[in-house]
Amino acid sequence: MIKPNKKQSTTDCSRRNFMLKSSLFMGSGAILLSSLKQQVIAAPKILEVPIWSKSIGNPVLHHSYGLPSNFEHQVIRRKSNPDDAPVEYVPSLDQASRSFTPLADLRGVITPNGLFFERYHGGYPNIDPQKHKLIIHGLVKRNLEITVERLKRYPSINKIYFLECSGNSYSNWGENEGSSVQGIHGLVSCAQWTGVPLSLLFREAGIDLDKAKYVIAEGADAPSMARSIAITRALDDVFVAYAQNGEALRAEQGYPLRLIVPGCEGSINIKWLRRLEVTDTPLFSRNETSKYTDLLGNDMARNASLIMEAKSVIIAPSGGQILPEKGFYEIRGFAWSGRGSITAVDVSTDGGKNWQRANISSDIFPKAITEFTFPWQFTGEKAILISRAIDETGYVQPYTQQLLKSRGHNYGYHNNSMQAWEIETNGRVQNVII
Ligand SMILES: Nc1nc2c(c(=O)[nH]1)N[C@H]1C(S)=C(S)[C@@H](COP(=O)(O)O)O[C@H]1N2
Ligand SMILES: [Mo]
Repeated sequence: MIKPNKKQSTTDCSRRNFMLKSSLFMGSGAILLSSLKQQVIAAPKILEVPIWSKSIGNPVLHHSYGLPSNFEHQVIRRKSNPDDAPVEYVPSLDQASRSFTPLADLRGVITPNGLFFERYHGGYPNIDPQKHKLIIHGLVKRNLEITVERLKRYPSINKIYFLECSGNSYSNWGENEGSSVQGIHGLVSCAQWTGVPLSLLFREAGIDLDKAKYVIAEGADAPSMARSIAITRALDDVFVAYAQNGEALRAEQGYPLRLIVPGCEGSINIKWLRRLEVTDTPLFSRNETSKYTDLLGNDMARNASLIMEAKSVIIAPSGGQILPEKGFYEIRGFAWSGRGSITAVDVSTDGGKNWQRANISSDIFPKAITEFTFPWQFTGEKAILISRAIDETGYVQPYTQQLLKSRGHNYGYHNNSMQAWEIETNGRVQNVII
């Protein structure tokens, strides 16, 4: 019996080479050998067996919950611009905080749960789903107290929707503070949510349709984040979600229950949802008066500006990246609209002088991220890449200057203007505002 030689696997390659060489020596003359030897060494270079193929792989026992390859360790949520905070992710969970999705590294329309952006007004509560209940009360015939376990037995839906904080792209309001697509636009993500439509829950509760005008949704976190939603919208496509991309909601995203208000600003998608109150007036809570109301230039305010208008952003190439060489690049980006489906995306590579239609490279779902691509050659000359989204209502994404003109400089939220990336002659990609 031949005993396995432990060393064999690691020295296999050199051993094979040695045997090859010796067999050549045995059968051939020295002159022939030297030319053959060259061939033997030159030809198999591309077929060389990589180091990781030469021994048994890592044990797979510890993967009860899988993680990305350790070579992807740079693909993480960040608190702000990667330039400011290179690698670490340090969420201050006990206070108002946020983290940005690494848009430049994403592919397709779904944001992996571990990379979904976060926004907290007061940290997150660690809720025991056995003890949590959703309360429905107010202008209803029957008050309901629904456990998480019971809610999961209701007829459910699965829907792909984007979620965007209305403060997303805030740093780009004419001031050019950010530099990477993650740091500027990373407060948007997209997931497939599973849950129960409010229309179904309200049918069970029996709402008073003559009097009911609003639903107040309140979270179980310490700030009791609460928002009012018009009853017509609530009965349309709003639902209570308990799952996200095939698994329970992440604690960060509102475990065990959150409200999904498709196409509307992030803050109305109440996380850790504990209460829905049917009322005849809005709540006028802090987060719909002092915050999340948009001050205009003419002393007026835009109240309840809920819908996230059509927007797109090129994620590759994008700010902070360096194109390694001249040649072909696929421009790639994301587009979404709170009013429905993206119907087209245009791309300009000369700062907006000429526009061409981009390819749509994903499925198109209403109120979800859609991916687009555009073939492009980097010739070594300066270029300015811009994308603009067009949605099913015919709305065209505006320039920043256009938005600033109509809204004034007090404005901060809802910046859906076009992002321009300047490619310098050395391949460096910079944020420019046009
Ligand atoms: N209860 C509660 N719900 C909340 C918040 C919060 O702090 N508390 N933040 C809101 C804001 S401002 C946004 S943008 C989204 C962020 O959702 P995410 O953290 O799942 O990305 O949740 C909203 N819902
Ligand atoms: Mo937000």
